[in-house]
Amino acid sequence: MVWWSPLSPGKKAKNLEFNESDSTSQSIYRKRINVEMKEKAENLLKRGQKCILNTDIDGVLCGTILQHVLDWKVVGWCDSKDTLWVQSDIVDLRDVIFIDIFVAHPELKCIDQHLVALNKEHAEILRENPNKLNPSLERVRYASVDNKDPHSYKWKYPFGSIHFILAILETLGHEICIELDHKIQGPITSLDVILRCDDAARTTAFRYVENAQDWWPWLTDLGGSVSEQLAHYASSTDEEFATDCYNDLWELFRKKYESHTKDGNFSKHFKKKSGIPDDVIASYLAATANWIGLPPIEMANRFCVLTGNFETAPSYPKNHANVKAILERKDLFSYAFTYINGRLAEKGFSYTTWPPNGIPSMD
Ligand SMILES: [Mn+2]
Repeated sequence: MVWWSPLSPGKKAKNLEFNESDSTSQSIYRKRINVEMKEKAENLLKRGQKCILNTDIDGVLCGTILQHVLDWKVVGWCDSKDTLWVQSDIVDLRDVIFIDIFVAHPELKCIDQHLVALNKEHAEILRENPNKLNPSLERVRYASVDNKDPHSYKWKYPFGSIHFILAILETLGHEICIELDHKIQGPITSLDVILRCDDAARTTAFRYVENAQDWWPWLTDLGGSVSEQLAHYASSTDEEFATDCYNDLWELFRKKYESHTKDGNFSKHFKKKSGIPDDVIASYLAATANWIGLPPIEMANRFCVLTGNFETAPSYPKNHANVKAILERKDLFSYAFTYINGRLAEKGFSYTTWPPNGIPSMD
């Protein structure tokens, strides 16, 4: 096997023939991407697959929908830092699909939404890998700080994995029977919870309007009526309401489900329980599923707890040679560029290593 070297010319990626910023070629470009992406999606989104989910609200909703629509089995969880919870009957993680977590090993499968490419060549190589499905890769976004470059960080996919997965399921012809207008608290409905994932509502209403307005049509071109409703609702939400939802849901996640982060992550609580899901986690999974009118994720009684090494590095251009060296490490399990501008860029590249080969194993 030729080891995956993300930046080496070993596997030559196809060059993009169209300049996406040119509006006349944009629709041809989109169609071409969509045909290639659909093939990839058909292979990954087969019925009855096993998956490992991110422990935040995005991961939970993705798992609930995939379990219902495609009869997927949730066999584990990942906190996107150093901890994995895996059912003891899973022997090889190459048999599962990671949801809302990017995994580096070329043979590991994932569907996520993070910015993971260092430069254009890297993005194209990753996009050619049939095991990686990620909108920022499909549209070749990478860690450039040049805002004039239409493929730079500023123009990365700005929503959650759930919004992408819903559009992909719709493009594959699956009917998505989820409740969008279920009342949760005050004026907050299930639509607001879905748009809470990765802060999509605030992104659309006022934080990154221009980028959101570029990505919603891409998702609705791909998807069907659910994607249309999400795009329409998000685009008509104002700053005040989006902010109220953000704060109220954060409080609900924190007070009722002991989440330690704004995005409804239950990993800290799960860690305390040493891999044994308790009533708090069960009620979180039950409530979120009930909000969208689906049965909750079926959980094993206990999970094996696996621990890797989580670290951060500066993501700014001056440090890209070091980042490239990390990307070429054989023990790299997962990573993402989380910030590349300002003070936060000091720790803007986060990554997890897992010796010896980047594939966590039970022994
Ligand atoms: Mn997430």
